[in-house]
Amino acid sequence: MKSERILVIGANGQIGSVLVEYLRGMYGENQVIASDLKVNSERQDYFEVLDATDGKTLDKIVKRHSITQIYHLAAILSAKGEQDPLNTWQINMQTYFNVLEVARENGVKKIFYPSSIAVFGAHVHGSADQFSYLDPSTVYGISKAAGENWSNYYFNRYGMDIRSLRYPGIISYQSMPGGGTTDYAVDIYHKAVKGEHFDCFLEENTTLPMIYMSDAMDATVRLMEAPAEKITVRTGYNLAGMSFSPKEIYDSILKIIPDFEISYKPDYRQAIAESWPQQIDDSEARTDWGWRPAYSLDKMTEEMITELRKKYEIVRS
Ligand code: NAD
Ligand code: AKB
Repeated sequence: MKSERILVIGANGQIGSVLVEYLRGMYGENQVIASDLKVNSERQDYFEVLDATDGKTLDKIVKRHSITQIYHLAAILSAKGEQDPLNTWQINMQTYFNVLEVARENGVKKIFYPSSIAVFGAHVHGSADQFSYLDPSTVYGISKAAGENWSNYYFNRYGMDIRSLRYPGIISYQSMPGGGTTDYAVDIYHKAVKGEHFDCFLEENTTLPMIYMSDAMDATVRLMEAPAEKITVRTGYNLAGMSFSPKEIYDSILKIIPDFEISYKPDYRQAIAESWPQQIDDSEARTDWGWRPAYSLDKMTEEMITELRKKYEIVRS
C-alpha cells in the first residue's frame, strides 16, 4: 500500500482538501501530491499547480512523480455550471479525457472518478436504483453521465481500473462547497453556529440525498481498496448516506440551537433539486464492497455544530 504514488486533481475544493489529508494519513505524507489551479495557501508541500485542461502539464506531473493512482476531482458543479453550460461541458470533459489518456499512456494503475446523483433526472420518481434511466437536467449531470460511460469504455477497451461513486450532496465542517445545489446543507450549520438568520434557497419540503464527509471518505477508500473482482459496476456506484429536506435539517439543528431562525426563498436551484431523486438505493455498493454509512442526520448535526463551534472560537481568539 505504501508504494502508491497518488495525484489528487482539484485538491483545494470541498472534497479534495479533506481527501488529501485522509490519503496522506493512509499512504504517507509525501506519497500524495495535491494539485489545483492555484497554490493552496495553507498546504504548499507536495503541491503542483495544474490546470487539468492542459494535458501536457498533467503528463509531466504524472511522470515527474511516478504517479500510480489519480483521484480526478476537478469539475464545475450543478448550480455554477448552469451559468455557462458550454464552458462547464468543456472543463468537465476535457479534464477527464486528459486524465484518461495520460493515465493510459503512463500505465497509471487506478483512477477515481467522482460522479453524482445529478446523473438522474425526471424519469426517476422518488428512489433511484443503480440502473435507473439517466436523463440529467443540468450540464453538470450530463457531463457526469458521459464521464461514467467513458470510464466504462476505458475499462472495457483498455482494461483500466477506473472506479466511481455517485456522491450525494456532501456535508463537511472542514471545507465549504463550491457551487452545488446541495450547498445549503453546509451553509445552514455555519449560520446556526454564528447565531445568524438563514435564507434557504430551496423550499422547506424538498428532500435530497446527502452524506456526511466522514462517510464519503470511508466509502471512497473502501471502493478504491476493494479487490478488482468485487467491482461489478464500472460506470458509477449509487451511494446513500441519508435523505432530508431543509425543514428536517432545520428541526435537527433546533434540538441544539433552539433560537435558530430560517426563511425559505427558493431560486433557480429549486428546479435542479426537483429533478433529482429523493432517495438512493445503493444495494450494489453494499453487496460488492460492504458499504454501510455510519451517520444519521442527528448524529451529523451534533458533530457539525461541535466542530464549527471550535472553528469559530479559534477565529475569534
Ligand atoms: P469544488 O468545486 O469544491 O472543488 C473543485 C476543485 O477543482 C476546485 O478547487 C477548483 O479550483 C478545481 N478545478 C476546477 N477546474 C479545474 C481545472 N481545470 N484544473 C484543475 N483544477 C480545477 O468541488 P468538490 O465539492 O470538492 O467536488 C469534487 C468532485 O466531486 C467534483 O467532480 C464533483 O462533481 C464531485 N461531487 C461533489 C459533490 C459534493 O457534494 N461536494 C457531490 C457529488 C459529486
Ligand atoms: C451539487 O449540488 O452540484 C453537488 C452534487 C450533488 O453533485 N453537491
